[in-house]
Amino acid sequence: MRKLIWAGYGVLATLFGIGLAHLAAALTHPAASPVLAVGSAVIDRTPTPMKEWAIRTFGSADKAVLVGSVLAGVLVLAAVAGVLARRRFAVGAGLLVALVAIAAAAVLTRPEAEPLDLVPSLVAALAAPAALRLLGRTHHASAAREGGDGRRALLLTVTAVGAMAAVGGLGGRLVTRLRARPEDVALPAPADPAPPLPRGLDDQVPGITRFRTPTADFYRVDTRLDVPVISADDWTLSIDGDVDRKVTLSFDDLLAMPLVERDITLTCVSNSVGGPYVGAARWLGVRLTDVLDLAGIGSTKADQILSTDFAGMTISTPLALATDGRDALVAVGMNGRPLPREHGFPVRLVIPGLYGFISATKWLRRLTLTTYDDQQAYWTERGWATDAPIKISARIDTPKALAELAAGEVVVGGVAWAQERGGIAGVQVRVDGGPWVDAQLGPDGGDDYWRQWFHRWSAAPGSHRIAVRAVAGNGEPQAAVRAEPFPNGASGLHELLVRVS
Ligand SMILES: Nc1nc2c(c(=O)[nH]1)N[C@H]1C(S)=C(S)[C@@H](COP(=O)(O)O)O[C@H]1N2
Ligand SMILES: [Mo]
Repeated sequence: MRKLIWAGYGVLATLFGIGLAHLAAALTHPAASPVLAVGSAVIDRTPTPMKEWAIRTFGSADKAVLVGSVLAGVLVLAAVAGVLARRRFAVGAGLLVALVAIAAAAVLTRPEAEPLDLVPSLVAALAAPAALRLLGRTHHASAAREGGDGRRALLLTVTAVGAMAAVGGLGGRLVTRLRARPEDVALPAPADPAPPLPRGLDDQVPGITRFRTPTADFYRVDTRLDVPVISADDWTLSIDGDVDRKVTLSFDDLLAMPLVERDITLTCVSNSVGGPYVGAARWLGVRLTDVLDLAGIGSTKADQILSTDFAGMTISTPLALATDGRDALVAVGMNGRPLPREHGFPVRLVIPGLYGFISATKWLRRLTLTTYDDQQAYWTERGWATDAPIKISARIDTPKALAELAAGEVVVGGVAWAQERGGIAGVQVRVDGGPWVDAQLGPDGGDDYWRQWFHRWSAAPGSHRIAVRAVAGNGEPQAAVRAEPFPNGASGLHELLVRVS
């Protein structure tokens, strides 16, 4: 029992240290929060197969699960520190300081680390042992005193430490959020607007994916644990490497350039056949080639654009593909508003036809013209392909796999995409290995946009297998051969079973 109480002191003291460190990070450099740094360090050192497994198993909660596990591990050690401190304070406090030292090492080994980033760790290294000392002293004092007075003092101390931990944590969040708000940014109108998006099949086919993905429902895939908070005021973009002259742009410089608006479907290489990591939005931005031209492409040696995000994470794009005339954008807007923080505020890349991991850098800070031999990006180092065009794909949204349906007419429907291949020219549906039948296509939102489709099927009682396949506008059929997402995207037909009675 007594051990349990001291374990509690250890945990409380640690939460106190974490809370104050979080506040200190918010006031100095939010990206340098020790908790996040430890989590990111763990993510970076996790082998690719395990990461894939985490994404498959936990979906978009993968990072919450990871932060939760790291935090749980820290708190177990914190409890041990509390128990140790009961006999010898120095030993318990030493363990807490060792924990903070690990966090500080994680903070300092980030590529963009600055000396100032040590402040939150220093705060934690002082605050956690101090709280443990206070709790321990009050505990001993209360044990020495008769009656309820001592217990009351102890309870008061515990409550005060807990409250300050919470105030630190929540205060940190609040400060960070107020520092950079996308809604404070006003975007100019596009010089080259997109035509109005036709009305999709949203209302006609129940259960079909909406023609334009609402921003709040847009999939999110990145290596970050937090939602980065970056202010447009201190944002800059440097263009360097093999260029004629190094250029640095401010956010206002970028907005002063001609803006184009395009409807583009983004796809993640980790999306499995029939999976959810694909979304369609209206993007606003400056042409990537306009930005590169400011610096001038130097010698003809460069074959990749290495883009770097605000935290030093890198993504590489084949230079030849990014500059072949497609609508590659240095984007500032999504669906008529500034980018949300989750999707890269203030600036990201959007390049149609290439999977996001080689094209869609969020929280963009730097474009470097270089070669694949000289510099490797984050996913290249982990064995993923460097040349990864989005594969033609069709997905069945309705009915759902294993649905129980009533016999009669069933509307089968979904979306299909074939970016930079002339869009979708046709979609076909097959039931129980029978003939392929043409589905009806929804309106055309452009070659880089997905297309909705549906097929009216007269379902007879029994168990049925429904499959779908697409053909691109350039005549290329969807590949039926099964492939896993690693290393250059999944392929194979989406197929599902339903029961009709
Ligand atoms: N800075 C940064 N940008 C990134 C990533 C990342 O991990 N970090 N992930 C990429 C991947 S894998 C994809 S699929 C797209 C997803 O963009 P979204 O989250 O806006 O849908 O962002 C890309 N841009
Ligand atoms: Mo991705």
